Amino acid sequence: MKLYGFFRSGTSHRLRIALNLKGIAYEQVPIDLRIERHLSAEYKAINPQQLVPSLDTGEALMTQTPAIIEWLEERFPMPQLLPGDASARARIRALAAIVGCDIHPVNNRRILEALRHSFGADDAAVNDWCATWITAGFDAFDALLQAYGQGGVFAYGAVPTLADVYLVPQIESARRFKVDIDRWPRLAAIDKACAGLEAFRRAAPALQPDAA
Ligand SMILES: N[C@@H](CCC(=O)N[C@@H](CS)C(=O)NCC(=O)O)C(=O)O
Repeated sequence: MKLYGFFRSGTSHRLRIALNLKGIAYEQVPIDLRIERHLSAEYKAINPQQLVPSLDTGEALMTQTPAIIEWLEERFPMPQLLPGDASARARIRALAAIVGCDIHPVNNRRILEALRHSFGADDAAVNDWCATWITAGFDAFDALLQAYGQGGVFAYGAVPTLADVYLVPQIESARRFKVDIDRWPRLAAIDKACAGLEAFRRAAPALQPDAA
C-alpha cells in the first residue's frame, strides 16, 4: 500500500498507527504541508479535499481516516481495533470521535491559517485557540474513561483500540502547542503504555522519512 501523508500530521500519524497495529506494510509518499504540496493539482487528483492522508490500497484510492480505518478493520479484522460487544464498540468510537470530530478539525492547519490571515491572530492567540479545544476534549475524554471504568493500561482495556489510535497523535500535537499533559495523568499513562508498543513507536512523527 502507498500512504500519502506528512510526518507531523495527526491524521497521518493516526493512520500509520492503525496500519502498524494491523501489521500492514506501506510505502510512504511525503506530501509536505509546509510548502503546500497538498494544494497542488497533482495531489488534488488523488484527494479532491486536498488533505492528508490518502491511502492507495492497490485496489482503490481512499481518503478520510475514519473511513480508511473502518475499512482496515473490516478487511483485516485481527487484531481488532474495535473489540467487544456493540456497546463497548460504541464507547470506543465515542472516545475516538472526541479527537476525530471535536478536537482535531478545529485545530487543523487551514483553520489556524484563517485565524492568522483573516482574523489577525498571532502565535500566542493561535496556541490559546488550540489549547482551548484540546483541553475541552481531553477533559471529556478523561471523564469518559472514568465513567466507563474499564481499567487496563490502554484507553479501553488491556489491548490497544481505536481510542488509542486517535488519542496518541492528539497528545503529540497537544505537546507541540505547549499544553501541559500532566493535567490528565490517565491520558499521560495511556500515552506511555502505547509508547511501549512497536506499532506506536514506529509511527512517531520524528521517525518518519520526511521528518526534518
Ligand atoms: N477528516 C480528515 C482530516 C484530514 C486533515 O485534516 N488532514 C490535515 C493534516 S492532519 C491536513 O491535511 N491539513 C491541511 C490543511 O489544513 O491545510 C481525515 O481524518 O482524514
